[in-house]
Amino acid sequence: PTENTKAAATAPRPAPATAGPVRFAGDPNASYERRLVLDHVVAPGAATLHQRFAAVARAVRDLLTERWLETREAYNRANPKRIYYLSMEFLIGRSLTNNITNLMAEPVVREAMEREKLDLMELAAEEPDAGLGNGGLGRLAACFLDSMATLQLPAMGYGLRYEYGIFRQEIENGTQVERPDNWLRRPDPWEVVRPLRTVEARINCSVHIRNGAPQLEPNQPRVLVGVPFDRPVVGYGGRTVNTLRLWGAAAPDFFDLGEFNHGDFFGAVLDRVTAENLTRVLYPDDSTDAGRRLRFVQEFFLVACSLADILRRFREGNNDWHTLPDKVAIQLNDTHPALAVSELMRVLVDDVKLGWDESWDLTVRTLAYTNHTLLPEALERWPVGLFELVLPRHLEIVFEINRRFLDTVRAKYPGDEGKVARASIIEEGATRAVRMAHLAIVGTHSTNGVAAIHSELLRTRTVKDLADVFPERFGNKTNGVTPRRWLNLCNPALANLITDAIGDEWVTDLAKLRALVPLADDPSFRAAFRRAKEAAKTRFTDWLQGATGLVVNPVSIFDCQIKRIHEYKRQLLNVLQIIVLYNRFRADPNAPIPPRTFFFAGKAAPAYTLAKLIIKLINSVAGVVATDPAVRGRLQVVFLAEYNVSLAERLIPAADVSEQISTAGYEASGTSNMKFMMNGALTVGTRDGATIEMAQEAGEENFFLFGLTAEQVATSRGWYDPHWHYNHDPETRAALDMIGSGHFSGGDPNVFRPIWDVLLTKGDNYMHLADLGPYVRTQERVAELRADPDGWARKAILNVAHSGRFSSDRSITEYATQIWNAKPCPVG
Ligand code: B1N
Repeated sequence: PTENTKAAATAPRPAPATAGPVRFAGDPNASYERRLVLDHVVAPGAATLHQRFAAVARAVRDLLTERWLETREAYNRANPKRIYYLSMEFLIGRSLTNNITNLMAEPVVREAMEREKLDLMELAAEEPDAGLGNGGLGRLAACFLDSMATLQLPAMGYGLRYEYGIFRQEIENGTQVERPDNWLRRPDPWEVVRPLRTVEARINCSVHIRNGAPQLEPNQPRVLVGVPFDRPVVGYGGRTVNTLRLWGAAAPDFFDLGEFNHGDFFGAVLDRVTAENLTRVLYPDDSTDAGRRLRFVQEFFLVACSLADILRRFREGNNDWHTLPDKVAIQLNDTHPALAVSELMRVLVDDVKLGWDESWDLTVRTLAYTNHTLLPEALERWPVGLFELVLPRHLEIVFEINRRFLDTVRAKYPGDEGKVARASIIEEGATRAVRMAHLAIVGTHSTNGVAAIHSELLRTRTVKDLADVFPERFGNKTNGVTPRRWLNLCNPALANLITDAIGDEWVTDLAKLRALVPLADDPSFRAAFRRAKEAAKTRFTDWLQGATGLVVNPVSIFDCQIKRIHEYKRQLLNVLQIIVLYNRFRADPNAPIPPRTFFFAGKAAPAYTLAKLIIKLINSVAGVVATDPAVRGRLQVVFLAEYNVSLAERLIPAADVSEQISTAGYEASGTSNMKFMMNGALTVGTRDGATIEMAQEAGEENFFLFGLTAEQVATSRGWYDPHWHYNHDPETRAALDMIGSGHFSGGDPNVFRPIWDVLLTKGDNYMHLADLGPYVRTQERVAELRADPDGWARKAILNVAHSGRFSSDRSITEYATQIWNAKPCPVG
């Protein structure tokens, strides 16, 4: 066989969807009754909706338990190379319907539900979203777990069991208010605590919380205790059930209540409360490094607990430390777990007592790093002083790593001390800091970005000096999303249409969607496609009305921008465009412009004042537009509160237009862009992140690309002046003047003054005004296409047909073959 066919033969392949479900032990119906009665001690007739949900979920877990055990045993028997995905975030969402479909247990469950007179959708809505992440980075980790299990890879996820996930967003008077997300208030039916697998992590300071602020006292060696909570990760078809292991923090006395008998009872209990604070809450900052000290300890806790667990498992099946990189691949999801470099070195050097060079070789070959952002404010830098306080031994190790690394740099670039300073792991300056991205690149064998343009900019701009030293370490792995949750599960109308047309293999082999290409020219398929979109829109509007009371025009274009609120994502560009459109409607009430509903959703980091003001502006514009009879039924703006995985699953299938309008060069990849494409929305977007590759796949003629390229953004920085656009484009000026004059703030010009300043006075860093004209003209083309429903459907079908590359199965296959060198380990 040639090299190519050899690679293909070892590439992970999912079990075909057509292979059907595995056989399960037990009767879910009997299990449901038992769970209801035994777990909740209620008579079946008296159970609450939530108790019924919990019992159904436990019955489904009972159904998968045998496969879960068999998966573990199969891995122990075969002793394959294992994959570990370390991430501070896993944005899981709900699990019940996902697990049922992935188990292919729907017929069994449906039958049982009918007998019990239960409504699955009603019960499923009882499950709280597991919101253990901020946005794309956390959701990517969840999609990757789904793909690894579906591809039958011997993989495991490691994260933290935050008691409070990402805050719940409420909107009061147009303003975001944060409320705690107490998602574990009631027992979670999916998690299994593993007290026997408890591990320890040592830090050199005590941690006390005073008035909500962590106080670190130096030179007080402390033991942190990590308790594993496991969650099943069901691969499609139910053959493989992998594990997501989340660490909860406990005090050392967790299982040794005897300690209470001697010593200070009261103090011991208080200590325990302090220790448990460590995994209390997720930091709600997306794409910023808030630099808070407890976060540093959280990151170390994840790394130390996970490595201890991984190495224990490695030692159970292997007696030679030198085989570590042949048996273990650890992927670091951004730099958040980059302390794995120094922690693995510490274990190998101090505990195993290998030499430095041997330890270093094993460390680098075991670890790999994924970068998710180029934003300078998001690149983690921890002060040397904090390292010294919490992890003095780690700091010594980092310094020694850096000393040896800088020797290499000097050898390669003699006399170039500028290069040495730029490449160094240590940033010299007012406060010396450890550059975690540099540590991750130096300490791993692979660094990848998450879309082609992003990987290129990372290599040639952001960390150019390191790429010069290690060119062979740099690569790209374009992101993907799981088609199970993001098409099969969330959009039954479209999923069924596709399966009727081309069979169901697309569920595990999304490239098969290409078979839809010829159907884009088939009038009856186009009509059916339009009906599927209408059905998805109706499903959404029904939910919207029931949940919020809002009524929207169902035949209007559903135009969606749903993502974290951030200046670089440019929700403000969308708002400006909406104001321009609003003014056109008002100037000419009979203008032949198709009706549109603009949906926004997304959270702002609690301390990001401008992002919160953007939310207020969106809501204020929505209010003004809603009360203006001139645009009734033709223009509506809706801000949906509490954006989360479940809301995305509802809205994306109903979308006609997907807004992906970040300043070129700033969005590393984006992943909702892919979900919209799969669900038949048309994309209005800039040449940024994975959107570029999506347009390449679909053909630019089926896309609505506009605006400056990353190159143009970079080269025009020096002379760009937003005032030019304000002075030369009357529509731009009118829109800005309305914001600045108080038109959307009851006549008060001060409310949105900071937005005016950002867009004009302070130089418009994200170049909104440069892109506004081209954006408005692109939206006009979208509106024109709406007059041709067949032409619209054709483009939408071609988008779905060419979305196959953006399955996370493809991403994970690339990671497995090109970074991990790991193979599937099918479970008998
Ligand atoms: O990661 C996603 C990408 O699709 C997005 O483009 C990217 O913005 C996102 C610090 C981050 N990058 N960095 C973060 C999250 C939390 C945090 O505390 C940074 N998130 C992204 C998946 O690749």
